[in-house]
Amino acid sequence: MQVIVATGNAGKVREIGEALAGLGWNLRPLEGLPLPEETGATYEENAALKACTVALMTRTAAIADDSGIEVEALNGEPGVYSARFGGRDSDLERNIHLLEKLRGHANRRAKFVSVVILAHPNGQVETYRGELHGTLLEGPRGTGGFGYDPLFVPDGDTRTLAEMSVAEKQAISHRGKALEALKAAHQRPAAP
Ligand code: ITT
Repeated sequence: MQVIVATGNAGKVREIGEALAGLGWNLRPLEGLPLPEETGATYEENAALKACTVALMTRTAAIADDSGIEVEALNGEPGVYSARFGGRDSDLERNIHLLEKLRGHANRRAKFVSVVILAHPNGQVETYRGELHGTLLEGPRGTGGFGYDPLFVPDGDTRTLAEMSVAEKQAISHRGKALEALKAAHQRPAAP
């Protein structure tokens, strides 16, 4: 099956590509196609907007992820607005903004949420969701991953997501779980 990976985020392209490698799908990049404005109030709405628009425009199946980080001390912010947090333009500036907002807060708990949608050209839509709970540091560590990864230590580990390989992050992450569920739904049963 040919599937367009409907994201402009290189980190997501890497993680989606690695997670779905075993399915034998022909994963294709967006190649300059514009993504719609994310006007939804939920991850599900925004992921559907991205995947369905691309599937309709190209008459090809399309996969999209909408995700974010929800910080307890900030009442769940930035959530669906994580990519534009504080109007900041880069991952580095958004991380600095988050650290400033959290200064003086003892509660550093947060969770990542990912909703992955596979939209088919016939209008069928498949939705998968994953979450990852953890703690935010007071300064960045690590150079891997993207977004808020250098600040986030998942429960059960002492490293940030940016100190892990793609495969290690994938095994525990919000997006890894959503993609694993998608993969399980599409894997052919082993021959008897
Ligand atoms: P596309 O819409 O083109 O897919 P985007 O980066 O704008 O790319 P979102 O609107 O879903 O994607 O925004 C999600 C933001 O949440 C992302 O830019 C990061 O700042 C953050 N985020 C999501 N998943 C993350 C992860 O696994 N690690 C670190 N930060 C993440």
